[in-house]
Amino acid sequence: MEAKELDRRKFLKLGSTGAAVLISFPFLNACKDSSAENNNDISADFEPDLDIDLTAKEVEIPILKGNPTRVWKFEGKLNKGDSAALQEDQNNYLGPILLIRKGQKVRIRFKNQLPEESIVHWHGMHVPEKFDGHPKDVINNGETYVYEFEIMNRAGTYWFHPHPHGRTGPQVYNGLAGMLLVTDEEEEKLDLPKGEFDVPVIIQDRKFDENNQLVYLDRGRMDQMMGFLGNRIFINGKPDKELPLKSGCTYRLRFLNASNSRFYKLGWEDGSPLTVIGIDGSLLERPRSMPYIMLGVAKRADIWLDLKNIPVGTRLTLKSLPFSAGIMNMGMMGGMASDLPLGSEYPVLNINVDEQGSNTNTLPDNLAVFNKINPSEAINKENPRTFRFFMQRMEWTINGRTWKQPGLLKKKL
Ligand SMILES: [Cu+2]
Repeated sequence: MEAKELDRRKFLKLGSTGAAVLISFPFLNACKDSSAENNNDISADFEPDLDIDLTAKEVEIPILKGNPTRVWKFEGKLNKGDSAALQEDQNNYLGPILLIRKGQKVRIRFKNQLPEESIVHWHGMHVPEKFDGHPKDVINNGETYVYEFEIMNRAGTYWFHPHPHGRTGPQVYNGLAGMLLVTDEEEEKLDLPKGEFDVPVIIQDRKFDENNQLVYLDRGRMDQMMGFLGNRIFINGKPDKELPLKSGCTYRLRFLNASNSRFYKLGWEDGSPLTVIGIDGSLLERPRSMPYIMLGVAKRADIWLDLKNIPVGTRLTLKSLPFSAGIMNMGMMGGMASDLPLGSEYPVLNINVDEQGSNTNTLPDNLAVFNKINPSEAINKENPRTFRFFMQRMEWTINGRTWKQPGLLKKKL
């Protein structure tokens, strides 16, 4: 875990599909100073609906047969609020799933018990700057960072992960990631599948050594440049990719790509279309039928799955379909190809319809209403700003510029 990962935000044009994919591990400002101002205290006048401890620590967990695996894990503890708001699996490296309602006030006490600096970012959430988990706000081992914010986001699938400069990649890879689900009044009226029928599907790739320990950046410089690829797919922190679901039921599957740099072209093996009902941080206006979905790093997609007429004993496989990964597979030229190359075809998830069940949820025709911004009303309609993403000297730039040092940033602010 010595090598430094290149933080970056990449736009890639994929030759054969023509799809633009956003790889969104952030490239925010470098920071070394963790000054006293970081240690937020509890505000006496903030009355949280939900108050939790979120501790990042090293633990050993049985993942594969044989030796347990050393991982880093977010552990949650409920101090105040509805016990259903925090769902945790002790036998998993993944962090808890947080279920929150728009308008609720949340206090999260992040406790760093890692052997290095860290901070938590709430991916997709609209929070005050000091609670965004910016790399300049990292805390050291033994310190606590208190987040206090009101949930402003609309219903949707979000997630959280560490965000220290240069160490985000390895910290997420070691296990630090969790899902954050927001609901609101609009969504509740839709009567979408809940509880056991609202299923997270967190997709990651991992690689292990012969002692069952995680391997990272084993291709050295190539991985630093092109991003690390594991050689086996994990679903919800488990290596077997199995998901048991019930015949006679409808499901909401919440896909999150929490891999470091692998992206997926998800499609059903039998060629049936996917019914997409939500993407990053919101439901769609209406369900959409898609032949496949490209899921970039950190991206989410909510899928409707109807097993009403699918008999017990059926096995449904969701694959990553073949695509041209272009420059991302550059390692192949040097004979250092991943044994699960990006863009190859492989199964991601097997759904075993293993027993009979029932629920009454049906797919709504309309899901969410948006106040759409009309591009023709833009004040700079005739003079749009252009943003050119370009890699130079091994760094990603926007309009030729890279990030600023934190000292400069602070002065400017
Ligand atoms: Cu993020």
